[in-house]
Amino acid sequence: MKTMLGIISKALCRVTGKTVETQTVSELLIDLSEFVSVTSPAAPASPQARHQPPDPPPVSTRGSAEQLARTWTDQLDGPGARVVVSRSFTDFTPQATFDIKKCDLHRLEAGPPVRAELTREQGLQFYRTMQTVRRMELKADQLYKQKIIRGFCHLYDGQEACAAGIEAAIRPSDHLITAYRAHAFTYTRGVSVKKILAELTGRKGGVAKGKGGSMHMYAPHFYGGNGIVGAQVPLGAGIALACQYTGTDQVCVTLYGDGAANQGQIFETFNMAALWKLPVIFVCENNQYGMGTSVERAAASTDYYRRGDFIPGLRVDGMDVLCVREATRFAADHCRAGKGPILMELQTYRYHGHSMSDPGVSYRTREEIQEVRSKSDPISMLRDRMLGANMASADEFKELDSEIRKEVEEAAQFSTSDPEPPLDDLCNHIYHNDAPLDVRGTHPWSKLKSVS
Ligand SMILES: Cc1ncc(C[n+]2csc(CCOP(=O)(O)OP(=O)(O)O)c2C)c(N)n1
Ligand SMILES: [Mg+2]
Repeated sequence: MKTMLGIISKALCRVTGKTVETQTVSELLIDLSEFVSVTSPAAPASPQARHQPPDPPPVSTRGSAEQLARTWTDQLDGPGARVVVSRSFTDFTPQATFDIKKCDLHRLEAGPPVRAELTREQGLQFYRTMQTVRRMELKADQLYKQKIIRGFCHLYDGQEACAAGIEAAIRPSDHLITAYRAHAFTYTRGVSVKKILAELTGRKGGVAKGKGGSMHMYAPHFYGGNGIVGAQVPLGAGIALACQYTGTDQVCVTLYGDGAANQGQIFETFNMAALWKLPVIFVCENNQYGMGTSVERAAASTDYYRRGDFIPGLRVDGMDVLCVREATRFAADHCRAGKGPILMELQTYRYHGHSMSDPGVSYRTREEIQEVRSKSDPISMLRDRMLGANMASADEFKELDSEIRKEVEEAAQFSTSDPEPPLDDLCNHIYHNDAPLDVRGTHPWSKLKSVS
């Protein structure tokens, strides 16, 4: 395998002019797959960016197999649609139940179920969401290496099941706040790949008008994108306090990392949230490292789900989208029932280094990364499950992959051709809805007007 990769990498280097020594095996694989998309002809514009696959007809109201196959293919763009015609929906299992890993519990008598139902439609949606995030992050990696994206950039590949599973279990009107590894949640909260990539390249069409960058993206009910480690946790409790105060039954999902979990402000927040029974789901995304420090080296207790002490907790397989969905549903029900906060530790893994300036292999081995990729990759796991239960065909997944690749490629083209924001816009949008205000420039006597 190693020799094969060596041969392929040398060939690739000849074409791309890159050096092979600096690359990890996973980076090489990323580069290989990305190279294919970079050199392929530009994709035709699709009518609109879609986050979810077209809905197949409901199982209970099926027409003839031929009619159904036509309905499905009519909704798909591209050549792969033809492949599906050979099989109809009646060939597929519309719904299946899967055994999932039992959660470890803290201060809870019962936990989430150990079996999860999945419909074919949901499975295809999860696949699309996770694969879109994966391709978007790999594209960001490529744009960064081409020096088109500059500055901070923290990628989420490997952790996709966390974002997809959480989003599937909460309502769009619930709130969510996270740290700087924020691209995936920006997407699941409804922002298009195009606006995310354009934000990363600092262009006018970006979700924060090109002025936020990787760590500062927002959407309705999504509060970013926060660069100060742990600082979003008290903010999340504040959002939950607002939900309680205004009498809604919304919850606030408040995410932080294993590194942030050792900070003082987290424990102050736990105290207030428990005391006031705030509807907050604290989520510790334990991806095993805080920058280059492993959890064992940083934490006196790596049982993050127990570290809320008086707050009930769950330890969840964060690589399995179904486990995450079930646990989040359980946690949201807990909050909506007025029982106060709950803590979920999602055990996950990041494939990339901490940020784009970290190659990610000086504090862990390449074999470790490869092992996670081959044994518990969230996307492969879902795909294999669905194929094993005859819920979809390999051709369908291929078709989805090529659709996603096109969407990401188009978004990348936009993000490299859209203009940068004009200089006049520099100080605008500081406040959401304030009247024009004066902002001091680089020296006290230069005043700039900020409009909302
Ligand atoms: C208050 C503060 N201290 C230190 C840093 C530098 N820093 C940035 S990310 C990071 C590690 C955080 O790791 P973790 O919480 O596990 O999140 P992950 O990167 O793994 O998603 C540190 C120490 C910071 N941004 N803010
Ligand atoms: Mg971490």
